[in-house]
Amino acid sequence: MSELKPRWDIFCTVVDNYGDIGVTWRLARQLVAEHALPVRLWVDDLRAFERICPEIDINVAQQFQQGVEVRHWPSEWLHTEAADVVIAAFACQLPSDYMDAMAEREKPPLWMNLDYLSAEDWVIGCHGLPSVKYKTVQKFFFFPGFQPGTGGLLRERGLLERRRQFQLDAQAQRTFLQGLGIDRAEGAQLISLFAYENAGLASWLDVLAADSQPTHLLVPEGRVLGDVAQWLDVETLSVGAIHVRHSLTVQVLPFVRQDQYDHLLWCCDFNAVRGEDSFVRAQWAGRPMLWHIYQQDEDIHLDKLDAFLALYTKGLSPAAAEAMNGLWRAWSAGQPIGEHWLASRKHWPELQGNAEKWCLEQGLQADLAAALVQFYLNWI
Ligand code: TRH
Repeated sequence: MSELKPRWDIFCTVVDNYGDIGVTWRLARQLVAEHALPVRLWVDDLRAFERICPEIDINVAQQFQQGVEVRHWPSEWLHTEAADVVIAAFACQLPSDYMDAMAEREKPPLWMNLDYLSAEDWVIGCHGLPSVKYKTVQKFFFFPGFQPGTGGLLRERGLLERRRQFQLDAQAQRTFLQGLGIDRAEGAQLISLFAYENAGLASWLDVLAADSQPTHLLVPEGRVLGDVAQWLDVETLSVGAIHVRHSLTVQVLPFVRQDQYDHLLWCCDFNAVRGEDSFVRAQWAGRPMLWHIYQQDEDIHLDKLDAFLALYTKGLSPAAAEAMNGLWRAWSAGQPIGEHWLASRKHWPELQGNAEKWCLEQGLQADLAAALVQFYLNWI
């Protein structure tokens, strides 16, 4: 790697689940693959990392994965030279020794906080603003987002073309699904379900089971499985389990590597996703979707949900927009969604068209990795 290339350090603390590592791992890979930058990714929880990237060796302090130098962020920090660009993901607190190392540099690094994704308007005004200062080192806010004036979304080069080709290739999809042990029944709609615990799930499964059209529901192992098991009236559900209730086939999938998960989303007619990273990836799939937003104190997540819905449903007819709003709000509130699902089904072609249109519109924005690199270039 050329000495002239700025070195990047990305810091990730895994708060819970997989979104923190999911976002930073994608970003680190993209900076290496598309911008040929030397990147170190500091992660405090390699076990969470291993779930989305099984090659991770959880026992080593330093390893290279797909060109990224992965460092275990130790509880006892060892003195390390600071990089030229430092990203604290999701406001994580950097080791104090590292902060001193930043300040000791002749030219202080560009220090950024990569924030959580939100569609709220205030994000545009705050993106790129200076935040706190540590000695000589200024921190900046970097906000991902959906609108011009934000940092955009993570999107690898050629992603939408690859997705489109894959969706046009029925054999490639069959082979991929078979690799996961999925044999899609003739005429069945394929739905993926990645969600937190949700009391509203039973009402949806009731409606799917009673539907005249068959549904094949794919559930990666995780937090929602308890609700699925309860509805099926089985004690436990493990990977590979398949249960049929009238028109509904439920299949439990293993948690797959991140790239495979993307392909799974591309195969499905409808994707229920959650958090932040799977939410974005479902948008790139260009198919109708349902978002289980991550709950925050004082229900501030509801403002985020409404802000996104306002943008996403903008081009829909009032009836289709109402159906979508109803479905998404009820789902994130853990309320029954059966009736909302049926209402949404009445507008299916319109919702499909909107999903693709939204994806293409978002694809016109600069992607988040390119925007970060540009921010750095403007800063120097
Ligand atoms: O796991 P999440 O709920 O993550 C987060 C965290 O809770 C985080 O603290 C919070 O800040 C954030 O949500 C809003 O959902 P998310 O963001 O979708 O991350 C899941 C990651 O797991 C994503 O990168 C996709 C990946 N994944 C796989 O790689 N394989 C799989 O089989 C599945 C289901 C997901």
